[in-house]
Amino acid sequence: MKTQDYIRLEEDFGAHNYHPLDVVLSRGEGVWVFDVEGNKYLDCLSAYSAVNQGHVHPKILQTLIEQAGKITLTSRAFRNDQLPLLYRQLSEITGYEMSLPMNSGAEAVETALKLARKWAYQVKGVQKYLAEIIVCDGNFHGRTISIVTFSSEDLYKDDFGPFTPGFKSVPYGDAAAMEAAVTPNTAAILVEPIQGEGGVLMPPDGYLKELRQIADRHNVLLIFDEIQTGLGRTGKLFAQEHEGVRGDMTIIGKALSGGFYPVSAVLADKELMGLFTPGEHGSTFGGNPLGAAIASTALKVLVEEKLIENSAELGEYFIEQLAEIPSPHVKEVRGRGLLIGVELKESAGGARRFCEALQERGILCKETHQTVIRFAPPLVINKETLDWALPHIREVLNMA
Ligand code: IF1
Repeated sequence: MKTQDYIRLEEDFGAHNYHPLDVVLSRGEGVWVFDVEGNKYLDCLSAYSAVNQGHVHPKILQTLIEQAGKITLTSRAFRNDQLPLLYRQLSEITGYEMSLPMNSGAEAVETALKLARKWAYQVKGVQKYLAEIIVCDGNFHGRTISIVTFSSEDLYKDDFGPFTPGFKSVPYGDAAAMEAAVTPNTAAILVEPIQGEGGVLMPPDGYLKELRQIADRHNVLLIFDEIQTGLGRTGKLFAQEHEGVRGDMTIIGKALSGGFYPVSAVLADKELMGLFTPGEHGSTFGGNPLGAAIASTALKVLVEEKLIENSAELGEYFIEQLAEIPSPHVKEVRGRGLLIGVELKESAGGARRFCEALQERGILCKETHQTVIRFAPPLVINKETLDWALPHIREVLNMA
């Protein structure tokens, strides 16, 4: 079958909940992906930062194969020999005392919201059910009804009401607005250290530190959604570390499995995580031995192959080189590590056509919020590959 044949099947039999580029991928290896016609592409999206370790990393693949042949799912009615090892490894690597494993990022966000509300009632003494959680305009935390309740993107929420009460949204980056929104019923602040979907939006320097101080001043939990920015993407294990801040909860997902399997988790210390009692929360696949084994190897790869350091070093280089490209279309180049956004001027006519032109040259990118081209290659990328890509990017950024 050819590209168009696959596209037709998708059109005929699949829900049209995406508008993907017309490229049908069949193989991935490191930073490269290949379509059904044999064309080779540099993946500059990394499945939205889920394949930080590169496509089909051999060590993670080996773990998947070995564990899949042993046992894949026990449910949490019983224990398994992989999850305890992942718990310990997550604590050692992240510094949080405990973790709660889920599957999708949205499920981990929902878990954090539930824990924050429980903490408000049981510890802070907020009257049931008056707990409030404050988020930021331009956020993306997932697609469940409670999460899209606090999205500021109509496309994600318009047709899906009625919505879940107990959420407020304030401008991203505005610490004063955040503090003004806090009330005695505030349980938590939920924020992305860098807004990925929002267009790789960087908050002002010191914003995360100010949020930490506000949370401490008002006895409010600070929750960082690091599902996209975490696990090396911005040149640190967590993006919050760039400001030396530590959330009361940190949410991870995506690259936690290196793109092999949905694995997410909420990280917290015992005083907070200990509020969950048996049977209160969970999921069929959450903490399954296959996902746990895969996540364990994915984390080992991140550390042993120094992918966090590589992200910092090559991210700095990539941003510097992109910023030097003279282009009539570019408004701003921004980002940290290998999470980079090139914002185009309104006059450029939208980022999609530039992504399509990059596709023609063997580079796969995804626009976000119409005017931003996101560059987020796997963290295994090397300078030679970036130097191959840059002339192509330079030409595309200068097309008519
Ligand atoms: C889609 C966006 C990115 C996330 C953060 C939670 C989640 C995500 C910071 C939920 C997921 C994915 C979802 C995917 C596209 C992609 C995305 F464009 F939607 F917003 F990356 F920016 N927090 N982001 O980025 O995790 O439940 O998906 O595992 O839904 O189209 P999930």
